[in-house]
Amino acid sequence: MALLLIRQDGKTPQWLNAFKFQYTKIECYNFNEPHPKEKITMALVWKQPHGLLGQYENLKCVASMGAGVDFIFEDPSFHNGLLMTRVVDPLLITDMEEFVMAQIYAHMKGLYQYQIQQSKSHWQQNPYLRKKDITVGIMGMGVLGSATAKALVTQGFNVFGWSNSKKQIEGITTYEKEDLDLFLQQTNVLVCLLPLTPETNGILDLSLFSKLPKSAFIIHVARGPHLVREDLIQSIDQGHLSGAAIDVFPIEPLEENDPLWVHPNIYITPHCASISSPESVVAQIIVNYNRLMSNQPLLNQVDTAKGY
Ligand code: NDP
Ligand code: OXD
Repeated sequence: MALLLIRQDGKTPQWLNAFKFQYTKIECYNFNEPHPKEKITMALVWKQPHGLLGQYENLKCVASMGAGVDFIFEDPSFHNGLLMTRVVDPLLITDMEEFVMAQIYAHMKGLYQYQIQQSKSHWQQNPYLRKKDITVGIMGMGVLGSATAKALVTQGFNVFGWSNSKKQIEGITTYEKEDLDLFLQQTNVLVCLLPLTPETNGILDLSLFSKLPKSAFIIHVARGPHLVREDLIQSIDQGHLSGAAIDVFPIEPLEENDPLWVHPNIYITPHCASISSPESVVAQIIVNYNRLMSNQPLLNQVDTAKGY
């Protein structure tokens, strides 16, 4: 019985170290080093090469190293006979709350425009927004969306939430799926925290943007394919949207010559809104590994029928 780590962005040593630090007796292997394939019962993955999971005949569970699981569903070697888990972690939650809040304050105070002015040594005071001018609408009121919404309410923001099923959260006006237009009409800072599924792919498009009030601002921290980038650029260039902070892209890293980098009203960050902390997450992986070995229900298990 052993655990396999599969990721290709150079961060595997940090994750292996986190396991060592927890003094666990679990055998852990890096997928691109020699390992006993027949012993692997759990795979801890981040953007695994498609097809690889099919090589492990005793694999029982695939655990995402993040909150999102879209990249597991997209892999044809994942099948319904396997269990799937994802990360639900207090650090991941507070990091996301802080990132979204930082972007909202930067937008309100026009901080990105001052950076552009500084690059031209240009001294000019600009008008700015106050909390009373802002209505934040959060698409996706799950673990991250609802925590971010609550944190914003605590800071005195007016917050709306939209999700598949209606939520009851004190201080927040919530809408269910069919009320999307009503939600959008009242939102001038739109935060996307949806999971990527066939239903949400391409949801941030021209038609959606056109339902937002003029000068609305987008904060996209979910997954690249939610956004139709040409539609975003068109909505900004035509003066309907005031700008967008984008953290996630269909291909990461964003290519060096991508025009998004130089658009004056698009603010790029490198998928850093909330980064899974190996130290924090590994503890829950160990718990789940032990639960798997003793046939107990897993924590943070994904409903594979639901798709997120
Ligand atoms: P959850 O699964 O907890 O929440 C998903 C929410 O989206 C739920 O409220 C769900 O509704 C809603 N939803 C799903 N499908 C639809 C739909 N078709 N229409 C309307 N609402 C829908 O996910 P998390 O909050 O944990 O994470 C959200 C996403 O954030 C992740 O999938 C990941 O892509 C992204 N992420 C990005 C990070 C970054 O650094 N940029 C870091 C971590 C996560 P309901 O509640 O009714 O089921
Ligand atoms: C995640 C992410 O899904 O980092 O956790 O995007």
